[in-house]
Amino acid sequence: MFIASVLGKFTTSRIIVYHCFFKRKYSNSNQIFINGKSYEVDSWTNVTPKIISYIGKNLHLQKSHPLSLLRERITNFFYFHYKNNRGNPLFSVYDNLYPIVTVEQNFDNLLVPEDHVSRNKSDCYYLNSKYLLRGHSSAHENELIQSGLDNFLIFSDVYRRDQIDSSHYPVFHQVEGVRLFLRHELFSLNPDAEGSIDVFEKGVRTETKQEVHTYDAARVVEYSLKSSLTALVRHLFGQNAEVRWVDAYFPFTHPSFELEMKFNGEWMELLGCGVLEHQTLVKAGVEDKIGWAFGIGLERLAMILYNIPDIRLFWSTDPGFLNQFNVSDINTNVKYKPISIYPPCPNDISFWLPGNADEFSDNDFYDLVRTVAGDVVEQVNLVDKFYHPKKKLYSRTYRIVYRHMEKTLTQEEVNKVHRLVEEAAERSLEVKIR
Ligand code: FA5
Ligand code: MG
Repeated sequence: MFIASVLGKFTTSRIIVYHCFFKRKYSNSNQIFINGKSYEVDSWTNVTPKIISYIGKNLHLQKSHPLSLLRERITNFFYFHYKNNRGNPLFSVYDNLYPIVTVEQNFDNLLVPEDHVSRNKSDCYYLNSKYLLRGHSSAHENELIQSGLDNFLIFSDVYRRDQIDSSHYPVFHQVEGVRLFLRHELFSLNPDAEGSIDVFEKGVRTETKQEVHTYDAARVVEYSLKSSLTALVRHLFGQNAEVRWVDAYFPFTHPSFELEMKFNGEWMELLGCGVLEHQTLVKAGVEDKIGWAFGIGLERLAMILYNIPDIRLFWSTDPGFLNQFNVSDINTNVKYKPISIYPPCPNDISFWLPGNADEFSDNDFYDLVRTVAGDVVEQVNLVDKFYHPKKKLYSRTYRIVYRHMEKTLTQEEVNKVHRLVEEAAERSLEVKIR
């Protein structure tokens, strides 16, 4: 989300069209009702009824679901490895925080700049200009730190407008971990330092530390963070797991890193993490601590751990999928066996854009495909784009790969859905099918 680069702007006319599309599907009023609370529809509203229907599904809390097994295994790892001096678990766990958050929670508290791409309508599901479906579990860091917690985990569903393929889905799950240290707690991790580490200084920001932190304190926190996460990955995948650290950027951590793991011969990003920006702690009323945070995609871990080839399978209600995870020991090394593989049906869609190319966002189209066609869509890829100088029009061609998880689709069924996608694109995005 934070590395997303496509800046999709809505023209005024498209806001209205999208807005109407939304209202027509929803209700005739200017309000959206969710769990007894109403939200005023405004020009920021882009959440679809389909997306709202995921609220409360909480796959990570469903008995015997692979995401739930993973939640238990990660929780056990932290309970077992981190204890306070009374022998009780150090980390507390939050797994049912409400997914509708404010712009302040999702961005401002985390120092995300006003003009940062991750705030765009093309990247998030907004209820209106004030509220959105959380785009990451970091949205809850501030409130939990403010309530006095130093060590906690958050398991939650998160919502993002994103590309469509086997490892991206608009609703997925993350586990967030936060650990804060007072000066003496940092020393106790590193007895060799003999009390010589200062945590704070008035210094300069470098690649490895913030201006307020000493070099030594920043390195000890970075070491604590990386060793905890490496231990977790080895706990889940075994000692031979092939991993690597990559430098990264997040507005609320510095330095920041990503951890990647080899999966089917390719490096797959598992998580983002870093040393918390001191200012995020100050915003939560904490001035005397330093700490780390991480955010892991649970589906990514589960796909590698259980050999699950496609992210849509997590939403399957087919007993052929779910029963494979009905194990008495959560540490059982389940390897998912595909029930059978049904053939893919690729169909192309080509259209002229209503205006300039930079006013069109791929995510608008991806979202529309999802809303109209749902889970029979396996992938959508941009395969061609060009400008027609005589017509003065921009063209886009996308290949939509249809594939049902549980049966073979007939060409007739595919054509019907494809036609609906074309109609919806003409109506809501004002494109002209070629
Ligand atoms: C974040 O969401 C940050 N909040 C992570 C973080 C937390 C950084 C605390 C620093 C401190 P990112 O957008 O990279 O970062 O997502 C984190 C992880 O979620 C990714 O590494 C990946 O495992 C997973 N992920 C991201 N997008 C998707 C998606 N569309 N589908 C499935 N998993 C995803
Ligand atoms: Mg990332």
